[in-house]
Amino acid sequence: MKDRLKIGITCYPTLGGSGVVATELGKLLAEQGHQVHFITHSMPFRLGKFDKNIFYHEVEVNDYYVFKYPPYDLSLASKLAQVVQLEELDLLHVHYAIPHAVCALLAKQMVGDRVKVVTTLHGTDITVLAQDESLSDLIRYAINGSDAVTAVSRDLIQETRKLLSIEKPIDLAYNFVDKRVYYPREVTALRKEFAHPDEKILIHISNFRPVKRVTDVVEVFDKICRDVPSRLLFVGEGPELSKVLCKVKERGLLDRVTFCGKQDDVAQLLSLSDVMLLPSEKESFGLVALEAMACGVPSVASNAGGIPELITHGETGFLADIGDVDQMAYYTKMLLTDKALYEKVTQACLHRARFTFCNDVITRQYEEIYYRVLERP
Ligand code: GMT
Repeated sequence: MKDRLKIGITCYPTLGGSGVVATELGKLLAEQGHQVHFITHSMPFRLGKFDKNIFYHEVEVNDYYVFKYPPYDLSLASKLAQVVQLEELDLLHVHYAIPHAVCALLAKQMVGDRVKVVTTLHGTDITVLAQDESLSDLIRYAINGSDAVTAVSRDLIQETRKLLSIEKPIDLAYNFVDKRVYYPREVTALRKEFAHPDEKILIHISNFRPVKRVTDVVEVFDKICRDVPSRLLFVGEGPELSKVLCKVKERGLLDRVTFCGKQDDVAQLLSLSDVMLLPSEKESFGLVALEAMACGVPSVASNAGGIPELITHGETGFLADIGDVDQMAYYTKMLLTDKALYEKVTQACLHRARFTFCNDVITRQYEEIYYRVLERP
């Protein structure tokens, strides 16, 4: 049997897919007997129940009045170094290059190189931040200095190479879902609260950032509900929310749309939906489409970034060009009205989520990377 490891995990604990993936991975590693230490500014929101192998170390930031910007990055680096020494960690697995990978490298230097650093790139840390000249050299430094780097799709690996001229090998480790949490739930009673039996339900879940093109969701829905009796659920919050609300009102759709706000147990909401809409401008993976897939709900999405690695057009969902709301509406209507097609796509979704992107497969992949960098074959 392989050694049980002591692993420090840093992520953005309160928002986004990267925090979800990091937290879920930590929980699964703890189940495998590894000791997992979350080192973050607040408790990761998906941490859930007590586990004897999971520890949480809060990063406290000094906000002395001379600081215009409280130095979170330095406090994190210092905390990482402290926890590595105190808990004798074998490695730090940091999610999102900025600032986490840089802080981990600093911590590594502080403790005299006795810890390994694994960095996972999630998307916007490259596709948005690496385009910023004030950060690009630092991101390249963080990637080159890490003992291993992983990315959540082939597309993100290519983007990283292209934008930062990186030659170092980058491991592919796709996002995953815990099949014990994401499966088609029995939600007959809950569904009645959102729609009449003859109506279909569309869903969109995101952080409502411009990159998600949430107003396209309204455009698509507007086209669909003219022909197919349907409802739309919006889950999440973010800067574009008021713009989306305005568009919903402008199109006279308010009585057919529910804004659910941020929700923790999305598996239930997904299970009562028929189709997920994900028209993003950029998406390195699209975790939410995988969560939908695992609940048996196909997505109609944009053909952007890593999405085609998750969704095979015509098999496990449908893809259209970014901004092509007519094509997205066409595919959605097809799914909602052709029972045989819907059943075939749903079954393919369940199979793909369970066998290709399942927790066991991806957790094992990360463990192999850890043993490799620690030279413990
Ligand atoms: O989607 C976001 O904007 C949040 C962001 C994050 O860092 O949490 O998501 C990125 O990481 C997710 C988990 O790996 C991926 O599934 C998302 O596709 C990716 N978002 C983008 O690339 C825009």
